[in-house]
Amino acid sequence: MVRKEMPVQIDIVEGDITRLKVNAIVNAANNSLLGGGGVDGAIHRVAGPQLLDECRTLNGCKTGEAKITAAYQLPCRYVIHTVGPVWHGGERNEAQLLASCYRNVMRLAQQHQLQSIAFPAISCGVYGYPMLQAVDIAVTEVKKSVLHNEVIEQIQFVCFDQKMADAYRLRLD
Ligand code: AR6
Repeated sequence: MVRKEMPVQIDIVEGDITRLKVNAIVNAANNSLLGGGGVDGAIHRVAGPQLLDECRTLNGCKTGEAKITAAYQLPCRYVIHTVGPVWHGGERNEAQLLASCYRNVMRLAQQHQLQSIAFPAISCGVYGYPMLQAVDIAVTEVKKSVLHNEVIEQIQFVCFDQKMADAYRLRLD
């Protein structure tokens, strides 16, 4: 099915993803799904220990895949955990794996009939993915996915700093 109605709103937001009252925020997690630093640490801190309890039942997550949980003390409804690739120079399937993160998150969003979703810049922190290349993949995959999604209304790309936000602006203009 191809989307016919109103276009999806795509926004660039500077700030902390844990504050957003969207249907789902995306977590840039690791294979264990048991927490870590960066955005993962922030999400677990705000969600509280019940999130970790639920994550323990999921048996981890492969790189490029995604799993959904409740959001507990966070203001959003769900957290979609995905595991981006570690950047090794670009010859280890990094681009395909990062694209697969965005596609699998959007697939879960469709399955759960989500209207709004907020993404951090997956793999762009500790995992070292080059910013402009990651932004290009994020925007390309999300725009492709929304064409086949009748429910989604708003996508937010959440940036922790201005440099990241500028990279999205450049790509979306
Ligand atoms: N809100 C929005 N963006 C954030 C926030 C926040 N609260 N905190 C950080 N960022 P990273 P990765 C940005 O390192 O590279 C964890 O330990 C950050 O500036 O969180 O995918 C996991 O457990 C950067 O642009 O994720 C994994 O082990 C982006 O989010 C590993 O890090 C992603 O940075 C995953 O590494």
